Amino acid sequence: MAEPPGSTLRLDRLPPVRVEGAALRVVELPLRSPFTTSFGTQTVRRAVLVECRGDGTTGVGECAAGIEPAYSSETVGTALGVLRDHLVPGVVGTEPATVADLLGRVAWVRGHHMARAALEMALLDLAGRAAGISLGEVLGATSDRVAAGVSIGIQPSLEATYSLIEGYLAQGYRRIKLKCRPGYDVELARGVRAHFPTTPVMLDANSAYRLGDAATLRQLDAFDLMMLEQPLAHDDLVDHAALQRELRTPICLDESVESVADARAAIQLRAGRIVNIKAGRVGGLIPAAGVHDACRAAGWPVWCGGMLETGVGRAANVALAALPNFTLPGDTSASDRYFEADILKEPFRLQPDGTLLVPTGPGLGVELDPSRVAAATQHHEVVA
Ligand code: SMG
Ligand code: MG
Repeated sequence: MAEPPGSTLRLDRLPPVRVEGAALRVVELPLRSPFTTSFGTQTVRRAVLVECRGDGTTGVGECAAGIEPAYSSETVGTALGVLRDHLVPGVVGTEPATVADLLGRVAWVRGHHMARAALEMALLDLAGRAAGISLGEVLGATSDRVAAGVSIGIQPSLEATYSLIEGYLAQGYRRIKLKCRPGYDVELARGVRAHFPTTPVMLDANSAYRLGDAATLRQLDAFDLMMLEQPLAHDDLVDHAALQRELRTPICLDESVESVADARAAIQLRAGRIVNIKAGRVGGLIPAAGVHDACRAAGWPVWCGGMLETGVGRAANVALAALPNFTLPGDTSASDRYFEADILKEPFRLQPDGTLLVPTGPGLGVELDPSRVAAATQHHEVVA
């Protein structure tokens, strides 16, 4: 039998770096339209940015956590506190060290994956900039562009949903994800399929159902959906496995996979057939590559999720999505899907072929626009 494919990571290409100082920033950008899921409505993206200074440059990382502990237990507030009190002080120092060594110094911190991932992103950006190597090269990217899907929130009417889908398809998006919840599911899928018979469509429930809803969810099998994302509880695998046995539609796990260990358990239990990988949820880009590798070895396709990131987090998502087993379009939409003005000098644009280009410059490969950052900043503190 052929060896399972191994890790794509090339961390050895990054030189040791010295983190001379660090700061935390909270930015807030209004969303162009409210985003409603089964757990609530968001009108802004508020995000913690970690800034690590050293070797004549600055690395930046974006934290995926949102304002409320609804999608996950982490929030902007918890991330700020853990980064300030525990994570950042662990990596600031006088001697150069590799990114792996720096992260090893804070490996004792349990949980707080999104906070840790933001620090990891800043360190990878810093070391990549210092070495002139792109994040994609370090992660093992094998494509120069990634297929873009779009995630559409719960709308006031089915007609409103259809017209949004038409607009995004006209722009070139390659897959449509629709948020659903009990009572806004089977008719949604039926109506969308009738209007868009061949469009790649999927639903995302954000944990709104229980196993007892299996009979309702089984009706979705009639509509040739690409997948049903996270139907059951955020911390469940066993019931997802039972539900998958009853559904023809593939289940995609999101909230339930917070680590490589979770991914391995999901695969062993057959709790689904696909994983949505978000670096923040699993504690960083390095563990995200590990989830990718575990899924690849098991024959499970993956795709890159989104947390309404600014261009900073988007750059990291797009680099991650360029790994070889990211074979499905991700929630990696262009900047103008979310914001009037991103905080980058050059926003991410949808290409005519329905892709985003993977940045090739050093580190994240994007430049912040200082005036936009200043205008979006609500809070800034020097930590070390
Ligand atoms: O970034 O395009 C995006 C949003 C994608 O639907 C999206 N994310 O469960 O996958 C998900 C949700 C989580 C964020 S809800 C604010
Ligand atoms: Mg999801």
